[in-house]
Amino acid sequence: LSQTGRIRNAVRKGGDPYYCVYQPIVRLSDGRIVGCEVLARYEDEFEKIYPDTFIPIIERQNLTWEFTTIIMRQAFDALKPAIEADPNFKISINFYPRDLEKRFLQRLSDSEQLRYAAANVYTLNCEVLETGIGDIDSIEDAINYLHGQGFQVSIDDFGTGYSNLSQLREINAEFLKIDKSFIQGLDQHEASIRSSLVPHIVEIAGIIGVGVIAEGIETPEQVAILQKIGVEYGQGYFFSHPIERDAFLQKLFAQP
Ligand code: G
Ligand code: G
Ligand code: NA
Ligand code: MN
Repeated sequence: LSQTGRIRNAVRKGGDPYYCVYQPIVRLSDGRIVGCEVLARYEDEFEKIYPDTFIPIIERQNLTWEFTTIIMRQAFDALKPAIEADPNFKISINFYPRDLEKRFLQRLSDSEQLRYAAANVYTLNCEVLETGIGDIDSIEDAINYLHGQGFQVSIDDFGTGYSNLSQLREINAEFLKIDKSFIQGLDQHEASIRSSLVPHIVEIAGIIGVGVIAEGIETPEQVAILQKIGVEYGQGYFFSHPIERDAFLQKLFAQP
């Protein structure tokens, strides 16, 4: 079977070669893990396939909702201990823009796992690509629906898309995730901060009343700068790569 065929069949059959890795999301002031982003991986008997390959193929095959459901189910099962220990623990799932269509969202409440998640208010944080927002007819309706189910919403890869500011206000998301390309330009030199868009994004976020998560943090200098600018949360290789369930839970429960 071709690679595309294996990627498709695995979704149709309910998942096996797909698994999740978890990247901690931390509070910058003390490094405490407050949640994680769930990232999908694929490995079958032949090879590992990376998301940059399988994510677009799944979209072309119109299997996005089936795939997102597989990932959510795996992540909720794996992270039950984290939610039980801390009801505010945030599980951040990447949604395809198309997942926000009404016909899909309504299925959220049909699924046992998802009802379990919804019962734990604020545990599911749906990441919606900024570049996807423009493609959705009624983004406000979709987000209202998610809020009604008890979910939070983050705008992912913020700064790379073209959402306008008034739309951003109406969307009423809980978090902007600043794209890693903006963080990577930050170093200890004042000039990198002066020319950076990050302080301005943070200011706009403050005006709109939305929280900020910085992605792609790789150095302690970046942590210090982001704290100074007023960014509350972050993730990136400096804290941890995306890791498998056992390693993630070990890290989480090793915290004082
Ligand atoms: O996981 P990185 O580790 O390589 O992810 C690469 C890209 O694939 C990122 O843009 C990420 O958002 C996307 N991605 C990873 N896992 C998922 C997933 O479960 N669903 C969706 N829609 N995108 C994902
Ligand atoms: O598009 P999205 O923001 O969901 O993509 C997350 C991607 O970023 C994943 O591929 C993840 O593995 C990657 N990532 C996570 N932390 C870092 C980091 O510190 N540096 C870089 N370069 N990539 C990161
Ligand atoms: Na994402
Ligand atoms: Mn992200």
